[in-house]
Amino acid sequence: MYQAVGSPGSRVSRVLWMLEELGAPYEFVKVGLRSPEMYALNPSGKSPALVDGDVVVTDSAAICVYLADKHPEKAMGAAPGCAGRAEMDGWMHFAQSELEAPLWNKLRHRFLLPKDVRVDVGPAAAHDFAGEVGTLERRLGDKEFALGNRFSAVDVLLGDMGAWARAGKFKIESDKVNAYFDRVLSRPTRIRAEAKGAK
Ligand SMILES: N[C@@H](CCC(=O)N[C@@H](CS)C(=O)NCC(=O)O)C(=O)O
Repeated sequence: MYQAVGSPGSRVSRVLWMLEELGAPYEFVKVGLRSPEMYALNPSGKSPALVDGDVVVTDSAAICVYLADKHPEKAMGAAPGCAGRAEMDGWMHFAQSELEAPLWNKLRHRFLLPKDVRVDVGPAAAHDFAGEVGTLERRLGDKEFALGNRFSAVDVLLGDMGAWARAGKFKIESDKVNAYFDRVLSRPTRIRAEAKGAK
C-alpha cells in the first residue's frame, strides 16, 4: 500500500487526488512541515513525499508522474514514445516553474519566511500569475484537458494550482481557464481527496 506523507493543506493534496484517480490503496500519513519525520524522507523537510515499499519519491510533480507510470492501464501519464513524454514534461515544468511560482512566492512572503525578510510581493505575483493564465489559455487551446481528451497527471497538478489560486483570491480573467478549473475541480476524486487532505 502506498503512503502519502505530508502536512494537511500542503501540496500533499495532489498526491491524494492522484491516488484517488488511480483507485490505488493508500494511507495518508500526516506529518508536519520540516518535522523530523519529513526530513527523514525528504532532505528539504518539505511536504509531500510518497513511500512505495523501498522507494521514496519527493516533489509533487515527480510523485504524480511516478504514480502515472506505475499504473499505465489508467492512462494518466505520457503517451508512449519520446514525443508523448516530452509533451507531458513540458506541461509539468510549465505548471511548477511558471504557473505555481507566483502563487508560492506570495504565500511564502505572507506566512512562511522569517518576518524580517518578508516584503509585499502581491502586485508582482498578481502580474506574473495573470501572464501565466494567458499562457495556460493558449496552451489549452480547444482541448478538454491538458493532454487532449483524457484526464491526466498534468490536470491534477494544474487543477490543484487553480484551487490554490482561487483560495488566494488571484484573478483568473479567462473564461476558458475558469471552465477548465471548474471541470477538473468538480471531479468526485478531487472532492474526496480534498476532504481527506484538508486536515
Ligand atoms: N517542489 C516541492 C515543493 C514542496 C513544498 O514547498 N512544500 C511546502 C508545503 S506545500 C513546504 O513543505 N514548505 C515548508 C517550507 O518551505 O518551509 C513539491 O512540489 O513537492
